[in-house]
Amino acid sequence: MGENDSIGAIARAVRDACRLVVLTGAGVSAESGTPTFRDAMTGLWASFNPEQLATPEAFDRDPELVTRWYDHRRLGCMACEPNPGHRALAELERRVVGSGRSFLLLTQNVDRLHQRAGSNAVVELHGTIMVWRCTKTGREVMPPPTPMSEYPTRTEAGGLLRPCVVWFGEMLPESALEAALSSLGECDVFLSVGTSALVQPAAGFVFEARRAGAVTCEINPQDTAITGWIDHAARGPSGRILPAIVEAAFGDGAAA
Ligand code: BJW
Repeated sequence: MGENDSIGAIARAVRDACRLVVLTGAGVSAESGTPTFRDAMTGLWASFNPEQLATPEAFDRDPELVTRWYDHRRLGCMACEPNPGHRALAELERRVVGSGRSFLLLTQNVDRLHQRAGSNAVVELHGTIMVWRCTKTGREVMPPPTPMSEYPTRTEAGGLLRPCVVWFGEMLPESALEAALSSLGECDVFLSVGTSALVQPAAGFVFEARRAGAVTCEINPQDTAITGWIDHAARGPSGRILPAIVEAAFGDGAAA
């Protein structure tokens, strides 16, 4: 199937969807300039394995390093702007909801770029880097301006500040997981964008969607761990493919 055929097939699926669920990962933000999670190993933190930094054990072992890493990434996210892929998903939500149907965006991203692009129905599966909390009281706070003046940062209660993100071995926020599973159990179209689908539980969402009888679609420059369970795949960057899909589905310069 050529690229135009895949775009056409996905456009028809989202245009006709009654209950659309979209799952996004780091790839959707790549064209905004934020490195994907695993590509981050080629960046400034090349000497560290991100998977070893994104754990509670790493924070216990070296809170200074982990706090610096997340503060540095927070600065990077704040300096980025949503790209055409984020904006196309926000437009897709407006079109679907505007015609009385349901739409939910499940994101593994912590950068808040979907919300800044205008998406409203967003579930943050892995939390957000923009809010931090005290390890002693659990109280969530807006973190001090970045760069922080000390690493790690102590709260007035004597705890350490950590980002409200979900690390390996931690449970996802209960409300986020419940919202995700309930929407997947009812969806008729599932669209996975810019995720390698290697990290659970999001990697298994395609199976929940298929169990519900949904048409499954994927946008990614490469095959992923779930490609074998995808009905329609468009291979390319989401900043180009998503606007083309929204335009093909709704026309009239919808994704402009
Ligand atoms: C483009 C593009 C462009 C490029 N356009 N696309 C053994 C077996 C099975 C499971 C486990 C296991 N041992 C432990 C587990 C559970 C574990 C897990 O899944 N581990 C796997 C690594 C095996 N999961 C957990 O621990 C989760 N909690 C949990 O399950 O609780 C219960 C439990 C606990 C303990 C044991 C068992 C059960 C929590 C997972 C939390 C993940 N957190 C992170 C860090 C968040 C904070 C931060 O940002 O630092 O979330 S890890 C990291 O991976 C981050 C991402 O959200 C997540 C997913 O990555 P993503 O988004 O897919 O990015 P990439 O980089 O992998 O892929 C990018 C894609 O974009 C690629 O495909 C590119 O091709 C594509 N791309 N440019 C479109 N322009």
